[in-house]
Amino acid sequence: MVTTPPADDVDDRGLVVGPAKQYAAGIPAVLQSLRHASRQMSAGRTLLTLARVNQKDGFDCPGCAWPDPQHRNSAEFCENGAKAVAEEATQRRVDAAFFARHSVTDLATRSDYWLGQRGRLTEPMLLAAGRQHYEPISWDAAFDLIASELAALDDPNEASFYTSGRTSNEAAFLYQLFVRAFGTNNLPDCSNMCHESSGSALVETLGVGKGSVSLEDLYRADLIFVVGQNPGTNHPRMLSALQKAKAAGAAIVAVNPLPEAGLLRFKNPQKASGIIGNGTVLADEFAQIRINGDLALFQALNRLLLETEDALDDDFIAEHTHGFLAFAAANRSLDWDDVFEATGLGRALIERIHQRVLASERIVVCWAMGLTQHKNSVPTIREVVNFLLLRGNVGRPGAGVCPVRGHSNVQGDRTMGIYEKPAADFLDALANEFGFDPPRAHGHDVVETIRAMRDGTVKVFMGLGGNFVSATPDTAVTEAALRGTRLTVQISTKLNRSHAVTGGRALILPTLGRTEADLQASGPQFVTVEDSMSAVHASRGHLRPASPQLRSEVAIVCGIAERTVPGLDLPWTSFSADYDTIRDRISRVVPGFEGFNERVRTADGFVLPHGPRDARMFPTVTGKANFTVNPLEVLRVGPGRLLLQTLRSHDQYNTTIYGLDDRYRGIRAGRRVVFVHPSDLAALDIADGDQVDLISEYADGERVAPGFRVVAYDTARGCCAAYFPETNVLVPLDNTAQISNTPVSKSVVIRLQRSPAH
Ligand SMILES: Nc1nc2c(c(=O)[nH]1)N[C@H]1C(S)=C(S)[C@@H](COP(=O)(O)OP(=O)(O)OC[C@H]3O[C@@H](n4cnc5c(=O)[nH]c(N)nc54)[C@H](O)[C@@H]3O)O[C@H]1N2
Ligand SMILES: Nc1nc2c(c(=O)[nH]1)N[C@H]1C(S)=C(S)[C@@H](COP(=O)(O)OP(=O)(O)OC[C@H]3O[C@@H](n4cnc5c(=O)[nH]c(N)nc54)[C@H](O)[C@@H]3O)O[C@H]1N2
Ligand code: SF4
Ligand SMILES: [Mo]
Repeated sequence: MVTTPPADDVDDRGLVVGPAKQYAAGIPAVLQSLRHASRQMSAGRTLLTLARVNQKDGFDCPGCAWPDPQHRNSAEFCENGAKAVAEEATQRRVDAAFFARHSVTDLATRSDYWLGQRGRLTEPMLLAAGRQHYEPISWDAAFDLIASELAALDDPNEASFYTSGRTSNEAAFLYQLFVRAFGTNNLPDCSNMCHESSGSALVETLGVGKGSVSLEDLYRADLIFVVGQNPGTNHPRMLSALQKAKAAGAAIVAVNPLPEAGLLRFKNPQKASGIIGNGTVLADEFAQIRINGDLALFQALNRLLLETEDALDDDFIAEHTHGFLAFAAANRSLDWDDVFEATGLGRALIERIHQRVLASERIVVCWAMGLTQHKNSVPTIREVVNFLLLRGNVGRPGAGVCPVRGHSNVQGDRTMGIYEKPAADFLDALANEFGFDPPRAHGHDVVETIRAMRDGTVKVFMGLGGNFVSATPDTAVTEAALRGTRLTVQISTKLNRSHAVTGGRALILPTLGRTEADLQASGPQFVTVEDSMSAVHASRGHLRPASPQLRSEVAIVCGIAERTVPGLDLPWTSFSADYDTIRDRISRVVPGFEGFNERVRTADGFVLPHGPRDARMFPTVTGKANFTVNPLEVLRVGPGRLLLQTLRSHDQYNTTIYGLDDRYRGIRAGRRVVFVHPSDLAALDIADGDQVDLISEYADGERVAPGFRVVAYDTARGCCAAYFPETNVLVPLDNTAQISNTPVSKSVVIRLQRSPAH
């Protein structure tokens, strides 16, 4: 299966490769954010907008889920936050005239970059059956159409309702209520492709699928691991927190196949010394690990702890944990040669890290996609928990687990019930509050939704945000699956590929973004979000909406629900008139939200309860924190094969491509690059600058992503890296993580083949 890259006006002919940067941020980052913003908006709008990011009366940065420090600086945003804001506050528009000019067939040949740069959607549009062009439709007619398609299904489970993590708590809560009242738990979300493995591992071992630390804990830690994460690009303000932790005495261990800028050196653009000086060297140890070597690394660290006298917190283990003996016994069979092969690291480095562990009373482990998107991600994260439990590093200041979330409200959406496998308690509370019987059978996650559309058992797809077709694996399979449905509905701020790859009929419902004022019948509304550290706070937009026709996500969900589930007699109109009435309902259904309306109006909002963090209470099956046994299988690839990770460039937000540069990695004006170690290139007889096709090899056949420029790069041996979404074609739908079912997009077995000459 070969997937042809889009042939539009954006191509890689200007691609330039220069040296990778040693440090992140500083003056170039400040300049970049202003330059990017000024391409999208006027100077006045730029200042007005950026002044409100993360301020108490402003909106929550849509960039990522990193928390706000309690004491906010006047410039409390980073380069990539500013880019995310500029993309939303852009003055470019996609209106009815645009759709009259461009057929869907034309749009489907364009790149994600080209589509995203067209700007904001302005009015509801319908692609009628058999037509080539979207045409305007009224909101009422759009809602009626959805209601009639849903009513025509034989079974509610023939529809699937996706959510992306920018959606507010209020919209998410009403959306899951509507979907369950309609009769299904088919609520896949971006989390299924993101931190699902973290949730699965943490619920089993600690009883809560969320991080257990606050920013204060990071500042108090003695040792911080940053594993499988590129904060310089994806959570830039985390670098300020790491810098502060370091100033307070913490040491940092970075575990990554790539020497990511920022982890190694960081210049804080919000401090004069950071702008002028050389910056802080953040990582005290850099473990340049082979892809998927983390389970072996943590097992080795655990082995060393088990062998060291007085290294364990015996009281904590006895009082608060379960399964220690079985875990310790299994660890004895660890083979050091497997560790060296899996990690590519030497014994001396592992021993050095071990000495730092022994010298540290308080340890935090942070991680992101480098740990969650592998076949064995859940066992790997469980092993990280074993590591922390051994020295009692959970549930006390300065210590704990820190899965760093991606989308700015992905954690909140899950708290609000966006989940295909809801807990019985949650459904009981819903039933109590709203007087209906929610479905109990588990629904489809992302991968299961694609399979069900492919097999014809899901016929209607709705997306509350996101870009399903570009974010999911196995692009060719997913596109065919979506095209086989009767109706696709996208509730979106900006044009993307999911509007071009559609079912028999398709609707685009344009919505307000975070930055925009949300005026409803009772007056201006605010929404709420939850960050990566379980803090809930308000977000208020101030800008004039991109078009007078836009509706809020809440209003759209209410409009659909009112017509789709009239039997459930709920005040949908009052919900959308006054969001306080939604929050009142949430406060009665979701634990931790008591007094929601009052508490969210306090200056910093509030932090949700977390048993392990607050009181060493572990709501697991055993009632204790669970040690687990995680068999190590070294991921071996055949001769001439490499392990590919698909990752983000500095100039993208998932499938939204801001620009074609990846400044810190030395790439300009192009995205079809593959980073490979020079020695691997030599062994493959391929040179830096060669054009190659990437070919993934799985039992169900080969997949080809053609035309990548080879870049000799300092990555771990046997590994390579390239950007998503271009490489999603290489990830087989059925290659998913055990337990969490997350697509394996960080360890894809590929070979490089010289591209045929053009
Ligand atoms: N500017 C910007 N910000 C973002 C996003 C964005 O696209 N752009 N996306 C948001 C979202 S939704 C998310 S989930 C986060 C993602 O944040 P990250 O997880 O930082 O994103 P990736 O680019 O996927 O980077 C994965 C990192 O893990 C490393 N890695 C890969 N495989 C392995 C491995 O096997 N072991 C180890 N130890 N490391 C490995 C890679 O080298 C890379 O540094 O960022 C959020 N923030
Ligand atoms: N190969 C590979 N694939 C991956 C990953 C990877 O590392 N490698 N990462 C995965 C991860 S971690 C994630 S989270 C997913 C991301 O998957 P998604 O969340 O589905 O994708 P995004 O690109 O974030 O969605 C962007 C679109 O959201 C819409 N949007 C933006 N803001 C708003 C808003 O406020 N409201 C509404 N309604 N719509 C809005 C815009 O129309 C925009 O085009 O991708 C996954 N896919
Ligand atoms: S770190 Fe994330 S939330 Fe904070 S300003 Fe940057 S992009 Fe926005
Ligand atoms: Mo994510």
